[in-house]
Amino acid sequence: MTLAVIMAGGRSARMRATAGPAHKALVPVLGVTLLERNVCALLSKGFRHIAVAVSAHEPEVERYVLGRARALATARNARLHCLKEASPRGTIGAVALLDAIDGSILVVNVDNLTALQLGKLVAFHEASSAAMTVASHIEMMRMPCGELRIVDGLVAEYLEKPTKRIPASSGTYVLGPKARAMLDPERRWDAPDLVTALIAQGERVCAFPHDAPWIDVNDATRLEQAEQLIAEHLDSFEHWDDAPQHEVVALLVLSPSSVLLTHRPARAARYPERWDVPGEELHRDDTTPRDAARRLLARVVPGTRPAPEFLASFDDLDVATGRLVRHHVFVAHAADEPSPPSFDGPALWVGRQCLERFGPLSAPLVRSLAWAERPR
Ligand SMILES: Nc1nc2c(ncn2[C@@H]2O[C@H](COP(=O)(O)OP(=O)(O)OP(=O)(O)O)[C@@H](O)[C@H]2O)c(=O)[nH]1
Ligand SMILES: [Mg+2]
Repeated sequence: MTLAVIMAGGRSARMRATAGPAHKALVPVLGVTLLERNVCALLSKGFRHIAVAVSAHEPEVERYVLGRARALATARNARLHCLKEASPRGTIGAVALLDAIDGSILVVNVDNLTALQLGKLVAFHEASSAAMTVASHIEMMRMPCGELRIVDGLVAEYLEKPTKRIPASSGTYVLGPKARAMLDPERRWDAPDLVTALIAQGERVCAFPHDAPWIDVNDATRLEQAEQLIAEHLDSFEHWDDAPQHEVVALLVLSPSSVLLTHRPARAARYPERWDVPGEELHRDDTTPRDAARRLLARVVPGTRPAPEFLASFDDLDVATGRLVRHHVFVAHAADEPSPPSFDGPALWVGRQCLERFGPLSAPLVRSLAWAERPR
């Protein structure tokens, strides 16, 4: 079985300088941290053995790996462990710290988001006789000045700021046994060092060209672009490859200052003992999620106009029950705050400023709020 390693070390200096104190592994993109997005992408694509390489100087990242990330893996019958680096091993050196395993090793970067078919990448590598495979996409780069083509000292062509197609590394690799053996555990290795060392030894390093959406999320500007990319490729980024076990219609009802929440009881079939948005299972006789959302709004806040608007659709793995749930989320705006009917449990209006301190919130509630707050 292929082991997948998520590289989540590094200093995260650019993110910290622009977006706050957290390491980028823990920075949310549309309500889901970069680390969780990478863990879920691997689980969704069938990887069942995952290691996350973290710095010993980032205890919050380690806690998250051993808590939330491991709970997600366990819910999917996968194993996830933490590789702790006492000193930085570079962007690929942590592979040398793994216990001996058979088979190829897939390496992904925690700050990359991509809809790349990772299973196909591994199969491509295994069908080649390469020591290592690097996924590659095209970056279009505009030259900041004119380009000269010079032949025998004469200018043959002069192009005004041309745009170049550059094959770029997608920060996603497959290592075979030879690449792994090259890594000396005593020193730091960045991915280009490994490729250079393999080529110098006469080994083959293959490129895996792809045109899947891809982004490297290093700072606050890239965070905004990542949200945009996800919104443009909702199905690739927010839906798992596996079919969801449940589909629900969820309604985010906002008043000018509050959000309507319902408390899900311990016996609830999903997100027990969490505050959540009102929602209900989508039944076969519901013509569309939109019809179901309209009916739900009429029950929750009768008389609210206009009709609920579609906000997002995403799959969420409920760690409490191990179920994969597809949420079709709609948003409605209420002018005031009428007393809400009880759902499975009590419902109430909660000030948006108090949410963080309010109580355990369901992951879909956090995600829905992030979608609603996204600048459009
Ligand atoms: N395990 C491990 N991962 C690393 C290390 N250095 C960088 N990474 C990871 O490699 C990927 C690429 O890192 P960069 O974006 O180039 O660098 P960074 O240090 O994370 O961020 P900056 O400080 O902003 O440059 C990211 O997923 C990092 O988490 C390291 O020493 N150990
Ligand atoms: Mg990066």
